[in-house]
Amino acid sequence: MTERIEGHGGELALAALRAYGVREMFTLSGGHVFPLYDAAHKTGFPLYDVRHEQSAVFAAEAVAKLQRRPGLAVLTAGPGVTNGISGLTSAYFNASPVLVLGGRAPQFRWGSGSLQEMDHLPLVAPVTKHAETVFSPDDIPRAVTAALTTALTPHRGPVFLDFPLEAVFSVSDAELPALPGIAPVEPDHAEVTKAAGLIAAASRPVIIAGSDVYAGDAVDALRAAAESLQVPVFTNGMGRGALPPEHPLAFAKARRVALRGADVVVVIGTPLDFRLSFGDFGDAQVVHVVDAPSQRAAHVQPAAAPAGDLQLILTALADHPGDRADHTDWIAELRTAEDAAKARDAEEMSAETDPIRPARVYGELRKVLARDAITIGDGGDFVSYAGRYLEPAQPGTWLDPGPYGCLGTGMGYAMGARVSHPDRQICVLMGDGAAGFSLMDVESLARQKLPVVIVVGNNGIWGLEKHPMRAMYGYDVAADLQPELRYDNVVSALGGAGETVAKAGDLGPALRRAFDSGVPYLVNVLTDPADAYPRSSNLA
Ligand SMILES: Cc1ncc(C[n+]2csc(CCOP(=O)(O)OP(=O)(O)O)c2C)c(N)n1
Ligand SMILES: [Mg+2]
Repeated sequence: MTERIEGHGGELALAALRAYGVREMFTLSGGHVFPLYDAAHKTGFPLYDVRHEQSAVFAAEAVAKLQRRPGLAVLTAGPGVTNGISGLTSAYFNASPVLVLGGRAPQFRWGSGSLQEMDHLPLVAPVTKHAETVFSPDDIPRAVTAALTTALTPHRGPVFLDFPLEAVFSVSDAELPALPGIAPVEPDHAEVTKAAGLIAAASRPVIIAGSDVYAGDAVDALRAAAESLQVPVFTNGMGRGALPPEHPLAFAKARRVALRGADVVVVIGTPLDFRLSFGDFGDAQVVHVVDAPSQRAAHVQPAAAPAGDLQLILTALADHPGDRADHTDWIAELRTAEDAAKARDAEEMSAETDPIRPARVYGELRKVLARDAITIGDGGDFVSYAGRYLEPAQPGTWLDPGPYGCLGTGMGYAMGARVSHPDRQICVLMGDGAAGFSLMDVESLARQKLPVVIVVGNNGIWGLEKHPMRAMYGYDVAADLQPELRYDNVVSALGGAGETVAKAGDLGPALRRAFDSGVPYLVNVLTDPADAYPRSSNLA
């Protein structure tokens, strides 16, 4: 059933956005997009504003990632849109259903040199699933609905629309299209059966599950498949927490042992990229399970590569009728390695060193974080340690920047997380270098009463670059920051609060004060600059 609506372009857009379940916009002001604000203001639609457009897009991406629904950023023409491009690109790499609506100089005098007159499409087209200029207000509801459908269709990703000034300011009436509904992509059954047979016959299989498992709401199906076939599960990205850490098939630390010993590696809902040694697991056969045929790797030839709805595929794996090899010894071997690594980690997490080492920060943090706390990583080595020492206990509680590896997601992701989960702990783990990209947006958080805790691992350097450069050249340049800088004072000046911690014993009380404060609160932890995250490759 369709409905006719009347209003200016902003009202027509908002009606279509609401109908599709968009519940808020993130933005930074610009006259080109005033009608969108007018529509929001008149109808009580939540609007959050930021101090740099990248934060608006990152906030929209956090909403999309955490809630599996579209996130919306509204950016003004020209520089507003160009400042959002790293956010769009991150969303593209992460398959996040983000819609960016851009203002645009007037079409009727295009070419005459209007303020901020530039064609955004060639810039955003390579990092979006769809990019379009909507020239007429009565076409806006159709374009918005179609763009959101594209964003939400696996393989998901960001979309972009811009509205020339006269299109968004003028009044028209238009049909509000019915929601199309997104049918699950039916997987190729022969390929699914082949994959199931390989896993069932394997002696030492391993599953690695990534972000699309969470995005595709296939966490329960993953657990069913793992339990039915008795396969150890490792995770990355938004896949983290898919199995609770205490689950007998949940593993995190024994990855190296697992990948060295595995005869079949099943990678689900994540690309065979640098994080997974480009899909090269020695002699092991690879099964790559993806949510759309476009995601099949071109650089490796997996033994099986089922593509389609992940719930359907994983449920079919769980229901595999044939025999399966016994994996009890394999699981026990990995459990021994996992337990040994956990014991080593536990020692590091309680070590009393001066200066503080990052492991201890996470040891203290684990004592104050609730199971449903959202943790966000933005930085280099400090965040690698977070990945190692924090154990997300539930799916949808861990946000990292993903394979694009863009520093600066911190405050935007924090805003999107706070809006998504008003009652949970939100904790940003930030390098001191990373802090420079988005800390000004603490002002946006403080002003709009969006409290979050920020823990800075302050080593006074771009650690993930300084250590490798020294290893490679014997010297380093462009890798130093001011030591012991008071990032907590920055946050206090912007309307939040904070403190600096130099002694390991002071960490616990400081973190508790931070979570109790009810304002953006930065715990500035002075950490050891000599500490380098151990990496097998120097070019991480
Ligand atoms: C936007 C952006 N610029 C540069 C880089 C390259 N880079 C990756 S990690 C890193 C160092 C991060 O330093 P910091 O946040 O202080 O964390 P640390 O490694 O010191 O713990 C840099 C510069 C990047 N990933 N993204
Ligand atoms: Mg640093």
